[in-house]
Amino acid sequence: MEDKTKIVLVAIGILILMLVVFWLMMVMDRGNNVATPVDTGKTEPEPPQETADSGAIPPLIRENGCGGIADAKERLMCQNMEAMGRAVANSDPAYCQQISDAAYRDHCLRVINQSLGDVEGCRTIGAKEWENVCIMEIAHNKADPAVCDEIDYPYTGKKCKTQISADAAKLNNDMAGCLVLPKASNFRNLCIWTLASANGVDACNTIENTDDKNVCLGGYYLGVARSTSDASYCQQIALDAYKKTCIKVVNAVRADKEPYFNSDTDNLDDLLELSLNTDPFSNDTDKDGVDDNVELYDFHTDPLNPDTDGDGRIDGKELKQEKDINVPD
Ligand SMILES: [Ca+2]
Ligand SMILES: [Ca+2]
Ligand SMILES: [Ca+2]
Ligand SMILES: [Ca+2]
Repeated sequence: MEDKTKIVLVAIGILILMLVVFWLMMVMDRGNNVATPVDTGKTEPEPPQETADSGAIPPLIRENGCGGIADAKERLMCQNMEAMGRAVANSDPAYCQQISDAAYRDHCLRVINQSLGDVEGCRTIGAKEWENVCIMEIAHNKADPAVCDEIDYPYTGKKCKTQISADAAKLNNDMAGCLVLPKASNFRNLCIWTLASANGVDACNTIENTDDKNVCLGGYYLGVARSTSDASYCQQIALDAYKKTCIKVVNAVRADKEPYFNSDTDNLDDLLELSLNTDPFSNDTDKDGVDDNVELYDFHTDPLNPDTDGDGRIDGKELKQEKDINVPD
């Protein structure tokens, strides 16, 4: 197949994926349950749950327009989807501005500007959170850490650079490259686990630091236990949180259930917490008075450091005083 044909096929695939995601967001809104932005290193919103009445995927651009739809809400949804469809078909974010719902408009602006690699376009996104994700994705696609400097939140900016370094470490099978990544980002552990799953325990045994080696072995054996549904692999794990999670995961897989749990009360999935080095069994890992998820998604502070900006006052106290805890006083 010629390169040109491949590029066209890939582009069509991406467009279809974007349209399906957008449609799912629309469906979810029927239950007034709009996804809130999350910044987990994953760049997509949490996958929305499909409702029973969602039906088949409607065409985004209707032949007869949306005017004939009697129900006002359905009509608006049709118009919003049509604008999204035209934005994608023309690679033109101007169509996004016709979308009345702020969350869908932001989603439209994000996917179009991300694919265009347009940082200034990302700045037209209303929610800062998604603006940052948009720029982060451009930096990631270009593998250019300089683009990360365009992100306003220092903590997210660091995460952006971490993602690019993690990609390079994985590509080069470079465990040392994984280990220099900051601990409070899921890219570090995912990088370690990826190399362990590709190279087995030998990859973990190259690590000198005992904690890091145990994280590596924990991720490795958890992966093997999950894929073989064999809990005996969990017994090889030294770290308690990994071992407990491993057993839960195997039990879920055996019961034909998705292995996602939130064992504490911080709304973060246990496996995500292992990847973030936060404690799946404590809602406030660094004991600074702010829950892990609130630090990660609301305040963009470090859930592993009680004093993110290093000014001597713990994050919880600063938040109460409504200070900007990303910036030292
Ligand atoms: Ca949790
Ligand atoms: Ca936790
Ligand atoms: Ca905390
Ligand atoms: Ca903290």
